[in-house]
Amino acid sequence: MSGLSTLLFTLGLVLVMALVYATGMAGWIVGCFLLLGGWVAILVMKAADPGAIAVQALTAAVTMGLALRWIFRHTYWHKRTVKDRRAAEEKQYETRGVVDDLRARIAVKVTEVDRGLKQYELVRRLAEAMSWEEMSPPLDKALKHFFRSDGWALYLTDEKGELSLVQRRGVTPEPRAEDLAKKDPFLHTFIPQSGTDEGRSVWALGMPLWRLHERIGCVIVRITELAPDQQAALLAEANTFAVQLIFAMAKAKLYRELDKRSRTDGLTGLSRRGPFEERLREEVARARSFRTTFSILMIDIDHFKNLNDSYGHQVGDEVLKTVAQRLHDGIYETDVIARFGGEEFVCLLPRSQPAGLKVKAEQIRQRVGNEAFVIGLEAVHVTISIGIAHFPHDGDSPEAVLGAADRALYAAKAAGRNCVVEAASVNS
Ligand code: GH3
Ligand code: MG
Ligand code: MG
Repeated sequence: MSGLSTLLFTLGLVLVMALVYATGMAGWIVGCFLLLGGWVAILVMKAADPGAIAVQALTAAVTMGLALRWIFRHTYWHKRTVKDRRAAEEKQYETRGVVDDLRARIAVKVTEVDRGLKQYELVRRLAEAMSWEEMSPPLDKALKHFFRSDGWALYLTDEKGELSLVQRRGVTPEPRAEDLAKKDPFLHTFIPQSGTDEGRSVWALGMPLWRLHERIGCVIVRITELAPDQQAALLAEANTFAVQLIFAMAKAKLYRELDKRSRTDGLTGLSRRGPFEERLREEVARARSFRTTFSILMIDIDHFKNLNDSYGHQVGDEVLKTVAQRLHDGIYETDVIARFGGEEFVCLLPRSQPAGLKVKAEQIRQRVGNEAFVIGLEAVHVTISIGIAHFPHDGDSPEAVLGAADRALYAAKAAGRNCVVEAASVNS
Protein backbone atom coordinates (compact mmCIF):
# COMPACT_ATOMS: atom_id res chain seq x y z
CA MET A 1 0.00 0.00 0.00
CA SER A 2 2.99 2.24 0.28
CA GLY A 3 2.59 2.71 -3.44
CA LEU A 4 -0.88 4.18 -2.88
CA SER A 5 0.28 6.61 -0.18
CA THR A 6 3.21 7.64 -2.35
CA LEU A 7 0.76 8.19 -5.18
CA LEU A 8 -1.50 10.25 -2.92
CA PHE A 9 1.43 12.40 -1.66
CA THR A 10 2.71 12.90 -5.18
CA LEU A 11 -0.76 13.80 -6.37
CA GLY A 12 -1.15 16.10 -3.34
CA LEU A 13 2.15 17.76 -4.11
CA VAL A 14 1.29 18.37 -7.76
CA LEU A 15 -2.22 19.55 -6.93
CA VAL A 16 -1.04 21.79 -4.12
CA MET A 17 1.49 23.44 -6.40
CA ALA A 18 -1.01 23.81 -9.23
CA LEU A 19 -3.86 25.04 -7.00
CA VAL A 20 -1.70 27.37 -4.92
CA TYR A 21 -0.46 28.84 -8.14
CA ALA A 22 -3.98 29.13 -9.58
CA THR A 23 -6.15 29.95 -6.57
CA GLY A 24 -3.94 30.81 -3.61
CA MET A 25 -5.66 30.00 -0.33
CA ALA A 26 -8.12 27.48 -1.79
CA GLY A 27 -5.28 25.40 -3.30
CA TRP A 28 -3.45 25.32 0.02
CA ILE A 29 -6.58 24.01 1.81
CA VAL A 30 -7.14 21.30 -0.81
CA GLY A 31 -3.44 20.33 -0.62
CA CYS A 32 -3.71 20.09 3.20
CA PHE A 33 -6.66 17.73 2.87
CA LEU A 34 -4.76 15.57 0.45
CA LEU A 35 -1.76 15.42 2.81
CA LEU A 36 -4.13 14.59 5.64
CA GLY A 37 -5.52 11.77 3.42
CA GLY A 38 -1.94 10.51 2.90
CA TRP A 39 -1.27 10.50 6.68
CA VAL A 40 -4.52 8.69 7.32
CA ALA A 41 -3.62 6.13 4.61
CA ILE A 42 -0.20 5.57 6.21
CA LEU A 43 -1.69 5.20 9.70
CA VAL A 44 -4.55 2.94 8.63
CA MET A 45 -2.44 0.73 6.41
CA LYS A 46 0.71 0.95 8.59
CA ALA A 47 2.58 0.67 5.41
CA ALA A 48 4.75 3.71 5.48
CA ASP A 49 8.08 3.32 3.94
CA PRO A 50 10.95 5.81 4.18
CA GLY A 51 10.47 6.88 0.58
CA ALA A 52 6.80 7.66 1.09
CA ILE A 53 7.52 9.52 4.35
CA ALA A 54 10.27 11.49 2.65
CA VAL A 55 7.92 12.45 -0.22
CA GLN A 56 5.21 13.32 2.31
CA ALA A 57 7.59 15.43 4.39
CA LEU A 58 8.75 17.20 1.27
CA THR A 59 5.14 17.79 0.20
CA ALA A 60 4.29 19.13 3.66
CA ALA A 61 7.33 21.40 3.62
CA VAL A 62 6.49 22.74 0.16
CA THR A 63 2.82 23.18 1.11
CA MET A 64 3.73 24.97 4.33
CA GLY A 65 6.26 27.11 2.50
CA LEU A 66 3.71 28.07 -0.12
CA ALA A 67 1.11 28.69 2.55
CA LEU A 68 3.47 30.89 4.53
CA ARG A 69 4.47 32.70 1.38
CA TRP A 70 0.80 33.23 0.58
CA ILE A 71 0.06 34.44 4.12
CA PHE A 72 2.98 36.86 4.07
CA ARG A 73 2.06 38.15 0.65
CA HIS A 74 -1.57 38.39 1.56
CA THR A 75 -0.83 40.27 4.76
CA TYR A 76 1.54 42.56 2.89
CA TRP A 77 -0.98 43.29 0.14
CA HIS A 78 -3.77 43.69 2.61
CA LYS A 79 -1.76 46.23 4.61
CA ARG A 80 -0.74 47.99 1.45
CA THR A 81 -4.30 48.08 0.13
CA VAL A 82 -5.59 49.50 3.43
CA LYS A 83 -2.83 52.11 3.41
CA ASP A 84 -3.46 52.97 -0.23
CA ARG A 85 -7.21 53.19 0.35
CA ARG A 86 -6.67 55.46 3.33
CA ALA A 87 -4.28 57.62 1.32
CA ALA A 88 -6.77 57.70 -1.55
CA GLU A 89 -9.57 58.63 0.83
CA GLU A 90 -7.47 61.41 2.30
CA LYS A 91 -6.61 62.63 -1.16
CA GLN A 92 -10.23 62.47 -2.18
CA TYR A 93 -11.23 64.41 0.94
CA GLU A 94 -8.58 66.97 0.24
CA THR A 95 -9.62 67.23 -3.41
CA ARG A 96 -13.27 67.58 -2.41
CA GLY A 97 -12.32 70.46 -0.11
CA VAL A 98 -10.39 72.14 -2.90
CA VAL A 99 -13.27 71.56 -5.34
CA ASP A 100 -15.80 72.93 -2.81
CA ASP A 101 -13.61 75.94 -2.20
CA LEU A 102 -13.21 76.48 -5.94
CA ARG A 103 -16.94 76.08 -6.45
CA ALA A 104 -17.67 78.68 -3.75
CA ARG A 105 -15.11 81.07 -5.26
CA ILE A 106 -16.56 80.57 -8.73
CA ALA A 107 -20.06 81.26 -7.34
CA VAL A 108 -18.81 84.52 -5.78
CA LYS A 109 -17.11 85.49 -9.05
CA VAL A 110 -20.23 84.64 -11.05
CA THR A 111 -22.31 86.83 -8.71
CA GLU A 112 -19.75 89.62 -9.03
CA VAL A 113 -19.70 89.32 -12.83
CA ASP A 114 -23.50 89.19 -12.86
CA ARG A 115 -23.71 92.34 -10.75
CA GLY A 116 -21.09 93.99 -12.93
CA LEU A 117 -23.05 93.11 -16.07
CA LYS A 118 -26.28 94.36 -14.54
CA GLN A 119 -24.60 97.62 -13.52
CA TYR A 120 -23.13 97.94 -17.00
CA GLU A 121 -26.57 97.29 -18.48
CA LEU A 122 -28.09 99.94 -16.22
CA VAL A 123 -25.49 102.52 -17.17
CA ARG A 124 -25.90 101.67 -20.85
CA ARG A 125 -29.68 102.05 -20.66
CA LEU A 126 -29.40 105.27 -18.68
CA ALA A 127 -26.84 106.62 -21.13
CA GLU A 128 -29.09 105.74 -24.08
CA ALA A 129 -32.13 107.44 -22.55
CA MET A 130 -33.05 110.67 -24.26
CA SER A 131 -35.16 112.09 -21.46
CA TRP A 132 -35.66 111.80 -17.74
CA GLU A 133 -38.87 109.81 -18.34
CA GLU A 134 -36.85 107.15 -20.14
CA MET A 135 -34.28 107.04 -17.34
CA SER A 136 -36.75 106.46 -14.57
CA PRO A 137 -37.80 102.80 -15.24
CA PRO A 138 -34.24 101.33 -15.50
CA LEU A 139 -33.24 103.24 -12.38
CA ASP A 140 -36.26 101.89 -10.54
CA LYS A 141 -35.41 98.33 -11.64
CA ALA A 142 -31.74 98.68 -10.71
CA LEU A 143 -32.46 100.05 -7.23
CA LYS A 144 -34.83 97.16 -6.61
CA HIS A 145 -32.26 94.67 -7.87
CA PHE A 146 -29.17 95.98 -6.08
CA PHE A 147 -30.63 97.20 -2.82
CA ARG A 148 -33.97 95.37 -2.61
CA SER A 149 -35.43 98.84 -2.17
CA ASP A 150 -39.17 99.32 -1.92
CA GLY A 151 -39.04 103.05 -2.40
CA TRP A 152 -36.65 105.75 -3.53
CA ALA A 153 -36.38 109.43 -4.26
CA LEU A 154 -34.08 111.22 -6.66
CA TYR A 155 -33.03 114.79 -6.00
CA LEU A 156 -31.09 116.86 -8.52
CA THR A 157 -29.36 120.15 -7.80
CA ASP A 158 -31.36 123.07 -9.15
CA GLU A 159 -30.09 126.39 -10.49
CA LYS A 160 -29.92 127.76 -6.92
CA GLY A 161 -27.67 124.88 -5.92
CA GLU A 162 -30.37 123.30 -3.75
CA LEU A 163 -31.57 119.71 -4.01
CA SER A 164 -34.97 119.55 -5.67
CA LEU A 165 -37.09 116.43 -5.93
CA VAL A 166 -37.29 114.92 -9.42
CA GLN A 167 -38.99 111.59 -8.80
CA ARG A 168 -40.23 109.64 -5.81
CA ARG A 169 -41.53 106.09 -5.38
CA GLY A 170 -43.11 105.34 -2.00
CA VAL A 171 -42.45 107.12 1.28
CA THR A 172 -38.84 108.27 1.65
CA PRO A 173 -37.25 110.83 3.97
CA GLU A 174 -36.19 114.28 2.76
CA PRO A 175 -32.40 114.83 2.60
CA ARG A 176 -31.36 115.93 6.10
CA ALA A 177 -29.31 119.12 6.63
CA GLU A 178 -26.48 117.12 8.26
CA ASP A 179 -26.18 114.85 5.19
CA LEU A 180 -25.86 117.59 2.59
CA ALA A 181 -22.07 117.92 2.82
CA LYS A 182 -21.50 114.14 2.77
CA LYS A 183 -19.82 112.72 -0.30
CA ASP A 184 -19.91 109.02 0.56
CA PRO A 185 -23.01 106.81 0.91
CA PHE A 186 -24.57 106.81 4.38
CA LEU A 187 -27.24 104.92 6.27
CA HIS A 188 -29.73 106.09 8.84
CA THR A 189 -33.11 105.00 10.11
CA PHE A 190 -36.38 106.88 9.84
CA ILE A 191 -40.00 106.35 10.78
CA PRO A 192 -42.48 106.87 7.92
CA GLN A 193 -45.57 108.81 8.91
CA SER A 194 -47.70 107.14 6.22
CA GLY A 195 -47.69 104.12 3.91
CA THR A 196 -47.30 100.43 4.73
CA ASP A 197 -44.47 100.99 7.23
CA GLU A 198 -46.19 103.78 9.12
CA GLY A 199 -44.70 104.16 12.60
CA ARG A 200 -42.09 101.41 12.03
CA SER A 201 -38.37 102.16 11.83
CA VAL A 202 -36.91 101.52 8.35
CA TRP A 203 -33.51 102.19 6.76
CA ALA A 204 -32.68 105.02 4.41
CA LEU A 205 -29.58 104.67 2.25
CA GLY A 206 -28.31 107.99 0.93
CA MET A 207 -26.14 108.07 -2.18
CA PRO A 208 -24.73 111.57 -2.74
CA LEU A 209 -23.80 112.14 -6.40
CA TRP A 210 -20.78 114.40 -6.83
CA ARG A 211 -18.78 115.20 -9.94
CA LEU A 212 -15.50 116.54 -8.53
CA HIS A 213 -16.68 119.49 -6.43
CA GLU A 214 -20.08 119.83 -8.08
CA ARG A 215 -23.04 118.19 -6.45
CA ILE A 216 -25.26 116.65 -9.15
CA GLY A 217 -27.86 115.30 -6.76
CA CYS A 218 -28.67 112.60 -4.28
CA VAL A 219 -30.60 109.32 -4.32
CA ILE A 220 -32.35 108.19 -1.15
CA VAL A 221 -33.28 104.52 -1.12
CA ARG A 222 -35.63 102.94 1.40
CA ILE A 223 -34.62 99.50 2.66
CA THR A 224 -36.99 97.63 4.93
CA GLU A 225 -34.84 94.60 5.82
CA LEU A 226 -31.15 95.07 6.66
CA ALA A 227 -29.12 92.88 9.04
CA PRO A 228 -26.31 94.67 10.97
CA ASP A 229 -23.64 92.47 9.33
CA GLN A 230 -24.82 93.50 5.85
CA GLN A 231 -24.39 97.23 6.36
CA ALA A 232 -20.70 97.52 5.40
CA ALA A 233 -21.24 95.48 2.21
CA LEU A 234 -24.28 97.59 1.31
CA LEU A 235 -22.34 100.84 1.71
CA ALA A 236 -19.51 99.46 -0.44
CA GLU A 237 -22.04 98.44 -3.09
CA ALA A 238 -23.68 101.86 -2.90
CA ASN A 239 -20.30 103.48 -3.48
CA THR A 240 -19.75 101.59 -6.75
CA PHE A 241 -23.34 102.17 -7.78
CA ALA A 242 -23.15 105.93 -7.14
CA VAL A 243 -20.02 106.21 -9.33
CA GLN A 244 -21.96 104.60 -12.18
CA LEU A 245 -24.94 106.84 -11.63
CA ILE A 246 -23.11 110.17 -11.62
CA PHE A 247 -22.59 110.31 -15.37
CA ALA A 248 -26.19 109.41 -16.16
CA MET A 249 -27.57 111.82 -13.58
CA ALA A 250 -25.43 114.68 -14.85
CA LYS A 251 -27.13 114.05 -18.17
CA ALA A 252 -30.57 113.90 -16.53
CA LYS A 253 -29.85 117.22 -14.86
CA LEU A 254 -28.94 118.74 -18.23
CA TYR A 255 -32.15 117.37 -19.78
CA ARG A 256 -34.15 118.88 -16.99
CA GLU A 257 -32.55 122.28 -17.45
CA LEU A 258 -33.01 122.17 -21.23
CA ASP A 259 -36.58 120.96 -20.88
CA LYS A 260 -37.36 123.68 -18.39
CA ARG A 261 -35.73 126.29 -20.61
CA SER A 262 -37.66 125.16 -23.67
CA ARG A 263 -40.92 125.34 -21.72
CA THR A 264 -40.25 128.66 -20.08
CA ASP A 265 -40.49 132.13 -21.53
CA GLY A 266 -37.09 133.77 -21.23
CA LEU A 267 -38.34 137.27 -20.36
CA THR A 268 -41.05 136.63 -17.80
CA GLY A 269 -40.13 133.17 -16.49
CA LEU A 270 -43.70 132.00 -17.10
CA SER A 271 -44.65 128.91 -19.12
CA ARG A 272 -44.71 129.27 -22.91
CA ARG A 273 -47.89 128.91 -24.96
CA GLY A 274 -47.11 125.34 -26.23
CA PRO A 275 -46.80 123.64 -22.83
CA PHE A 276 -49.83 125.63 -21.65
CA GLU A 277 -51.98 124.30 -24.47
CA GLU A 278 -50.76 120.79 -23.68
CA ARG A 279 -51.80 121.28 -20.08
CA LEU A 280 -55.16 122.70 -21.19
CA ARG A 281 -55.87 119.58 -23.28
CA GLU A 282 -55.09 117.39 -20.27
CA GLU A 283 -57.37 119.49 -18.06
CA VAL A 284 -60.24 119.20 -20.57
CA ALA A 285 -59.83 115.40 -20.61
CA ARG A 286 -59.75 115.29 -16.80
CA ALA A 287 -62.74 117.61 -16.42
CA ARG A 288 -64.72 115.49 -18.88
CA SER A 289 -63.84 112.24 -17.07
CA PHE A 290 -64.52 113.51 -13.56
CA ARG A 291 -67.27 115.98 -14.48
CA THR A 292 -65.40 118.89 -12.95
CA THR A 293 -64.98 122.45 -14.16
CA PHE A 294 -62.15 124.89 -14.73
CA SER A 295 -61.84 128.48 -15.91
CA ILE A 296 -59.66 130.48 -18.24
CA LEU A 297 -58.50 134.07 -17.76
CA MET A 298 -57.24 135.85 -20.85
CA ILE A 299 -55.28 138.95 -19.80
CA ASP A 300 -53.90 141.73 -21.98
CA ILE A 301 -52.01 144.89 -21.07
CA ASP A 302 -53.85 147.98 -22.28
CA HIS A 303 -52.22 150.36 -24.76
CA PHE A 304 -48.89 148.63 -24.35
CA LYS A 305 -47.74 149.85 -27.71
CA ASN A 306 -48.01 153.42 -26.43
CA LEU A 307 -45.80 152.55 -23.44
CA ASN A 308 -43.17 151.08 -25.72
CA ASP A 309 -43.37 154.05 -28.03
CA SER A 310 -43.09 156.56 -25.17
CA TYR A 311 -40.44 154.94 -22.98
CA GLY A 312 -38.70 152.40 -25.18
CA HIS A 313 -38.71 148.61 -25.40
CA GLN A 314 -36.43 148.15 -22.41
CA VAL A 315 -38.93 149.85 -20.12
CA GLY A 316 -41.66 147.82 -21.84
CA ASP A 317 -39.76 144.63 -20.99
CA GLU A 318 -39.41 145.62 -17.33
CA VAL A 319 -43.14 146.36 -17.14
CA LEU A 320 -43.92 143.00 -18.77
CA LYS A 321 -41.77 141.19 -16.19
CA THR A 322 -43.41 142.95 -13.25
CA VAL A 323 -46.94 142.40 -14.56
CA ALA A 324 -46.13 138.71 -15.09
CA GLN A 325 -44.86 138.51 -11.51
CA ARG A 326 -48.03 140.16 -10.11
CA LEU A 327 -50.23 137.79 -12.12
CA HIS A 328 -48.22 134.83 -10.89
CA ASP A 329 -48.50 136.04 -7.28
CA GLY A 330 -52.27 136.44 -7.66
CA ILE A 331 -53.03 132.77 -8.40
CA TYR A 332 -52.66 129.46 -6.56
CA GLU A 333 -49.74 127.03 -6.95
CA THR A 334 -52.08 124.57 -8.64
CA ASP A 335 -53.19 127.14 -11.24
CA VAL A 336 -51.26 127.44 -14.48
CA ILE A 337 -50.15 130.72 -16.03
CA ALA A 338 -48.42 131.31 -19.34
CA ARG A 339 -47.32 134.11 -21.60
CA PHE A 340 -49.70 133.64 -24.51
CA GLY A 341 -48.10 136.17 -26.86
CA GLY A 342 -46.49 139.66 -26.76
CA GLU A 343 -48.28 141.36 -23.83
CA GLU A 344 -50.99 138.80 -23.44
CA PHE A 345 -51.23 136.21 -20.66
CA VAL A 346 -53.47 133.23 -20.01
CA CYS A 347 -54.40 131.45 -16.75
CA LEU A 348 -55.99 128.05 -16.20
CA LEU A 349 -57.72 127.71 -12.85
CA PRO A 350 -58.93 124.17 -12.06
CA ARG A 351 -62.22 123.70 -10.12
CA SER A 352 -62.81 127.44 -9.70
CA GLN A 353 -66.24 128.87 -8.83
CA PRO A 354 -67.50 131.49 -11.36
CA ALA A 355 -68.58 134.04 -8.73
CA GLY A 356 -65.37 133.78 -6.76
CA LEU A 357 -63.25 133.95 -9.88
CA LYS A 358 -64.77 137.24 -11.04
CA VAL A 359 -63.82 138.76 -7.67
CA LYS A 360 -60.33 137.30 -7.91
CA ALA A 361 -59.85 138.64 -11.46
CA GLU A 362 -60.94 142.09 -10.27
CA GLN A 363 -58.37 141.94 -7.47
CA ILE A 364 -55.61 141.04 -9.90
CA ARG A 365 -56.65 143.84 -12.26
CA GLN A 366 -56.58 146.37 -9.39
CA ARG A 367 -53.25 145.14 -8.04
CA VAL A 368 -51.60 145.62 -11.46
CA GLY A 369 -53.28 148.99 -11.90
CA ASN A 370 -52.01 150.16 -8.51
CA GLU A 371 -48.41 149.29 -9.28
CA ALA A 372 -46.36 152.43 -9.94
CA PHE A 373 -43.49 152.07 -12.41
CA VAL A 374 -40.94 154.77 -11.73
CA ILE A 375 -39.39 155.83 -15.02
CA GLY A 376 -37.02 158.73 -14.50
CA LEU A 377 -39.00 161.23 -12.50
CA GLU A 378 -42.32 159.85 -13.60
CA ALA A 379 -44.55 157.27 -11.94
CA VAL A 380 -46.29 155.32 -14.69
CA HIS A 381 -49.28 153.03 -14.25
CA VAL A 382 -50.42 150.30 -16.62
CA THR A 383 -53.83 148.69 -16.71
CA ILE A 384 -54.99 145.29 -17.86
CA SER A 385 -58.19 143.89 -19.37
CA ILE A 386 -59.38 140.38 -18.49
CA GLY A 387 -61.75 137.98 -20.26
CA ILE A 388 -63.15 135.00 -18.32
CA ALA A 389 -64.56 131.73 -19.71
CA HIS A 390 -65.72 128.61 -17.86
CA PHE A 391 -65.52 124.99 -18.99
CA PRO A 392 -67.84 123.47 -20.14
CA HIS A 393 -70.40 126.31 -19.92
CA ASP A 394 -68.69 128.69 -22.37
CA GLY A 395 -66.87 126.03 -24.43
CA ASP A 396 -66.47 122.26 -24.10
CA SER A 397 -63.16 121.87 -25.95
CA PRO A 398 -59.73 123.48 -25.50
CA GLU A 399 -60.22 125.66 -28.59
CA ALA A 400 -63.81 126.60 -27.70
CA VAL A 401 -63.06 127.66 -24.14
CA LEU A 402 -59.96 129.64 -25.21
CA GLY A 403 -62.01 131.30 -27.99
CA ALA A 404 -64.72 132.25 -25.48
CA ALA A 405 -62.13 133.81 -23.12
CA ASP A 406 -60.62 135.69 -26.06
CA ARG A 407 -64.03 137.06 -27.07
CA ALA A 408 -64.64 138.17 -23.49
CA LEU A 409 -61.25 139.96 -23.50
CA TYR A 410 -62.14 141.64 -26.78
CA ALA A 411 -65.42 142.76 -25.19
CA ALA A 412 -63.47 144.16 -22.21
CA LYS A 413 -61.30 146.17 -24.62
CA ALA A 414 -64.41 147.36 -26.41
CA ALA A 415 -65.96 148.34 -23.09
CA GLY A 416 -63.14 150.82 -22.49
CA ARG A 417 -60.34 148.54 -21.14
CA ASN A 418 -59.14 148.16 -17.50
CA CYS A 419 -62.08 145.87 -16.71
CA VAL A 420 -63.12 142.21 -16.35
CA VAL A 421 -65.72 140.64 -18.68
CA GLU A 422 -67.19 137.13 -18.49
CA ALA A 423 -67.84 135.16 -21.68
CA ALA A 424 -71.40 134.43 -20.57
CA SER A 425 -72.24 138.14 -20.60
CA VAL A 426 -70.81 138.49 -24.12
CA ASN A 427 -72.84 135.64 -25.54
CA SER A 428 -76.14 136.80 -24.07
P1 GH3 B 1 -54.66 147.09 -26.55
O1 GH3 B 1 -55.07 147.89 -25.38
O2 GH3 B 1 -55.69 147.06 -27.60
O3 GH3 B 1 -54.18 145.74 -26.19
O4 GH3 B 1 -53.45 147.88 -27.18
P2 GH3 B 1 -51.93 147.39 -27.23
O5 GH3 B 1 -51.12 148.54 -27.68
O6 GH3 B 1 -51.56 146.82 -25.93
O7 GH3 B 1 -52.00 146.26 -28.27
P3 GH3 B 1 -51.26 145.98 -29.61
O8 GH3 B 1 -51.57 144.61 -30.03
O9 GH3 B 1 -51.63 147.11 -30.58
O10 GH3 B 1 -49.74 146.13 -29.28
C1 GH3 B 1 -49.04 145.18 -28.50
C2 GH3 B 1 -47.66 145.67 -28.29
O11 GH3 B 1 -46.97 144.90 -27.40
C3 GH3 B 1 -46.90 145.67 -29.59
C4 GH3 B 1 -45.50 145.28 -29.18
O12 GH3 B 1 -44.60 146.31 -29.44
C5 GH3 B 1 -45.60 145.05 -27.71
N1 GH3 B 1 -44.85 143.92 -27.33
C6 GH3 B 1 -45.12 142.62 -27.60
N2 GH3 B 1 -44.16 141.81 -27.06
C7 GH3 B 1 -43.26 142.63 -26.45
C8 GH3 B 1 -42.08 142.40 -25.69
O13 GH3 B 1 -41.63 141.29 -25.51
N3 GH3 B 1 -41.45 143.46 -25.16
C9 GH3 B 1 -41.92 144.73 -25.34
N4 GH3 B 1 -41.27 145.74 -24.81
N5 GH3 B 1 -43.04 144.95 -26.05
C10 GH3 B 1 -43.71 143.95 -26.59
MG1 MG C 1 -52.54 145.08 -25.30
MG1 MG D 1 -52.39 142.11 -27.21
